[in-house]
Amino acid sequence: MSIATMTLFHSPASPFVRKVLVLLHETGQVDRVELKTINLTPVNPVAELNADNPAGKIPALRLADGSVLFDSRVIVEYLDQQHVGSPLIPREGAARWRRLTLAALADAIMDAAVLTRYETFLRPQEKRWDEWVEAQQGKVRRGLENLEREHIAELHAVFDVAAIGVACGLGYLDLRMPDFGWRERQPKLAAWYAEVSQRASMVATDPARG
Ligand SMILES: N[C@@H](CCC(=O)N[C@@H](CS)C(=O)NCC(=O)O)C(=O)O
Repeated sequence: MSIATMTLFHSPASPFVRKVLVLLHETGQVDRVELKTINLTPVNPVAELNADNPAGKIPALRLADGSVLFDSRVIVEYLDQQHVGSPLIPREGAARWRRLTLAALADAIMDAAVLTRYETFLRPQEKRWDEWVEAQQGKVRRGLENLEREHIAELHAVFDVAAIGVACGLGYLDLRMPDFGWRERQPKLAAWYAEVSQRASMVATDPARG
């Protein structure tokens, strides 16, 4: 019998959804959430999702009482307060702001990569704007350079909200921008990612598994 009391609007390719799923695995809460798979793009919205999240974006999490949480940052914070293990978001102090800022950098990389995908895949060819794509990819490049230069030790320290975000962002680059070549430019990040990709939570949520 299912013990799921929450519903997650989901797509296996979304790095933002994957963050939530990885956190669910890492905190032993996977069985509490039923997945509702949604096929959407910004120009192909889903009415049921729009009713719950006016932004029409995933992830969105419907709770047992019918209320809905979004976006991924709010959902991971909520879920991190629903288990008894070590928190994956420090509750207070300097560590909290440092890890949340690193998680925000991971989100920024994902945002720029998702927008690149929309521009290069969704937008009709004759309307594509190369400079805009280049600018988004510049954000990804600068983010990865910053991680390589300043954050490798912090990433190795603990697989928490920040590390989960970075890992899901890198997974999305491999999925949607396989020729981006980030491993050659960021070898320390690549070594860290090779290690964390082996975690059960990452394997179970690998979008390449379908
Ligand atoms: N800031 C949001 C970003 C979520 C997001 O961009 N999700 C994409 C899928 S990866 C989406 O729903 N896109 C549909 C749209 O933009 O209309 C979060 O952290 O949840």
